[in-house]
Formats: sequence, structure tokens, C-alpha cells
Amino acid sequence: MSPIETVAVIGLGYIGLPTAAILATNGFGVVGVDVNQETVDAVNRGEVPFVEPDLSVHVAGAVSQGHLKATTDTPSAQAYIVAVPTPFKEDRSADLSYIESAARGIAPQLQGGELIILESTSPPGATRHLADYLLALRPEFSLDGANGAPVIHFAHCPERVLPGRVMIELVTNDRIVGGITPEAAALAKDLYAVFCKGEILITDDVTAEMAKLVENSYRDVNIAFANELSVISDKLGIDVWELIRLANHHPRVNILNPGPGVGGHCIAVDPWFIVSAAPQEAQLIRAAREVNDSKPAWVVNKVISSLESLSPETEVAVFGLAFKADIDDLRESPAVEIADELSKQLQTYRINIVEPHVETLPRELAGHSNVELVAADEALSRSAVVVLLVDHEPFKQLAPKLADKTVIDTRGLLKR
Ligand code: SAJ
Repeated sequence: MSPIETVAVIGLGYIGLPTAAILATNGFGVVGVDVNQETVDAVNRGEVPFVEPDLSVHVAGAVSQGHLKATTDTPSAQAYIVAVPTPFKEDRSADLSYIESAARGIAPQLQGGELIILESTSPPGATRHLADYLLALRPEFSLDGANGAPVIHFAHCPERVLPGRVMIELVTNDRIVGGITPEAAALAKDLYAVFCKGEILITDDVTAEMAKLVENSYRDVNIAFANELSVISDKLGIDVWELIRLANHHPRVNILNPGPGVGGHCIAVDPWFIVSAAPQEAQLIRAAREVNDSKPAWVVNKVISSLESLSPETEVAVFGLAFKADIDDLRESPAVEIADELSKQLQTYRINIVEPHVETLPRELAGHSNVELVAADEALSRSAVVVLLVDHEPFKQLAPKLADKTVIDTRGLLKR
């Protein structure tokens, strides 16, 4: 049983809003806090400002029952969950300014005894930085009750949910809870145990921070292996999908899927936090990032060379902008990067983009006069070259319509 009844969730994004909703549907009094007034208004209407299966039902239900509301000002609460972005800076170290800004909102509300949980993906030391930053603003409190000062508890509890399966994985995934003190870890564990049916594993704050980064780096390294194989196979004239399918029959081999590059706000970012913390030592992790980051340019070159033998009136169809299948999230998407480069390098060609999950082109592409967002059939009727960048479910039916096209299939959509 958690002694906590009220929770403020700072940051109502892809992680904060689902977490706020699941806490609210489990009986907590939850206030979601966001700097974006439109997000706050949408949540208060019971609406979700992005696509995530089943989230709308939770948010609408929690708001109508009065368990969830949103505001731009941080309220007083017994627990705070900080789920704000931690992007990387020019030098690829983590930008902690959003965490600091959340701390400035929390500081005036503290009365002693609160639990503050950092959920944002963080470089090693970020939870300690949050604690130091807050306690510098409120020096009458302490981490451990030294000299009789009232305690504020700090823990790191990284989220590990997969976009597209968030409402399921919030409940079923095992969870790591890293406390700056054992008391903080125990309090955080009791809070998550209310809705998390997976195992809740206790550790210290820095190990928890690293665990999250390591999980995503593991994935990045393995995708880099697949991407490198796709480039090698192309050079050798081998079908990489057949190669991987065959190799994966070995009982201890499980090669992932090559693609146009690695996107999203996690796998393409988090490994850099490890590289930044240990630049000399993190050689494989850095190399994997470089392999994956170089894949979009390789795809662009493939498309350009496929046009060499075709007429100058040829149009190009680009299928998919999202960073992966069946979501509307375009952040750090290699598909957007490829479409952008194609439109710059192929200025005399029309680029027809098909992305069923968006209604308008993203900022990067909207400014190009040779780019248009169109329906699939229109793109196919206009284009001789088809570039498949995302394995969205509806694209899996395209094969019969591609017989007379030059196809660059970066996801193996026609092979899997
Ligand atoms: N990708 C490939 N080949 C593959 C698998 C993925 O090219 O075989 C690409 C995807 O197309 C996408 C990128 O990698 O561009 C990342 O996709 P993903 O589905 O592997 O992962 P994310 O970024 O959506 O979510 C990851 C998850 N981490 C792990 O699986 C270790 C998720 O559990 C984390 O919660 C999330 O990062 C996060 O927030 O950190």
C-alpha cells in the first residue's frame, strides 16, 4: 500500500500523460503539469494530443471522474513525477534545463516528506543533480534528515514502454527504481506497485540511470549490426532479408531488422549520453551510433542512382515519414531526413509523400516546392520510383501495385 494519495506529473508528453492517466484510473488524485496551454486544455477536455492506442479511453475516463486535471502551474502534491524531455546539446551531452525548470516549479510547493521521481531518460548523475538543484533552492530540507532537517526523497524510475504499446507495457513491464536513499526507493516502489504488475527492482539512482541507457544502446548496437549487413549485402548482391532469415535459424542468433536508420527520441539519443560520460571507453556504442546515423545518406544515394537510367520527368513516391510503423511520431525520423535530402538533391523531380498518420507535412518538408503529401494511389499513379521507408500496416498490401516500379525497399516490406 502506498501512503501517497496525490501526485503531480510534470510534462504531459508521450510518457507523462500515460503515467498520469494510469495513476488517476488507479485512484490517485493526479494533476498533470505542462508548459503548453494547448496540451493542458486538451487534457482537461479529456482529449489526447497525440496518437497512442487506448490512451484516450484512460484520459477521458480519469478526467470525467475528476481524478485527473491539467494545469500550467505546479501544485502541491505528496509525490512529483518529472517526465520532461532530456534532448542532447551540440556536444551531445544531455540538456538538463527542462529538469531544472521542473525543479523550479516544484521548489516553492515543498513542505517536507515529498517523493520526487525523475522518469526522464537521464545521463548518469542527473537524479543527484535534480536533488542538489532543488535542495539549493530549499536549503531547509535534506536528503537524509541530517541535523533534523525534514527529508525530501529522490528516486530515478526510468520508463521503458514502447511507443504504440504504452498502455500495455506500463502495466506489464518490469520496472527499475533507483533511490538516492533506500527510503526513497521503497516509497517509489510502493507507488509504482499500485499499477505495475511486473517485477519492481530496487537499486541506486546512478545504476538505474545507466540501466535505461544501456537497454537502448543494446538495441542500437544490434540494429547497427543489421544495418551494416544491409549495406554489405547490397555491395555483394545478396538479399539481406534472406541472409538474416537463414542466419536466424541458428539457435543462438537473432539479428534485428535493417531499416532506413534509427529514429525516435530514445534509441537515437540515449547512447550518446554514455559516450559523453565515457568518451574513451564507449567505442562500440559510438560506432553503432555512427553506422545507424549514416544509413539515411546511404538510402538517399540509392534513390539518386536508381534515377540515373530513368527519364527526367520521373516522379518519386516516398512511403512513410514516421520513425517506425503504425505511429504518428516523426521525431528524429530517418524517413523525414531522407525525404528532406531527396527534395533538396532532386530539385527538378516531384517527391510525392504518403503518410497516412499525418494531415500536414512537417516543418522540414513543408518549405520545399517539389514536395507534396498525397494519398497512396495518387503517389503510385504518378511515380516510377517508390521508396518504402516505414512498414506501416497498410503499406504491406502494396506489393501487387509495385510490379512496374523501381522500388527501394528499406524495410524489407516486400520480403517479410
Ligand atoms: N528499428 C530498426 N530495426 C529493428 C528495430 C527497430 O531499424 O529491428 C528502428 C525503428 O524503426 C525505429 C528505431 O529503431 O526507427 C527505434 O524503434 P524501437 O521500436 O526499437 O524503439 P523505440 O525508440 O520506439 O522505444 C525504445 C524501446 N527500448 C528498447 O526496446 C530497448 C522502449 O522500450 C523504450 O521505452 C523507449 O525506447 C524509450 O523511451 O527509451
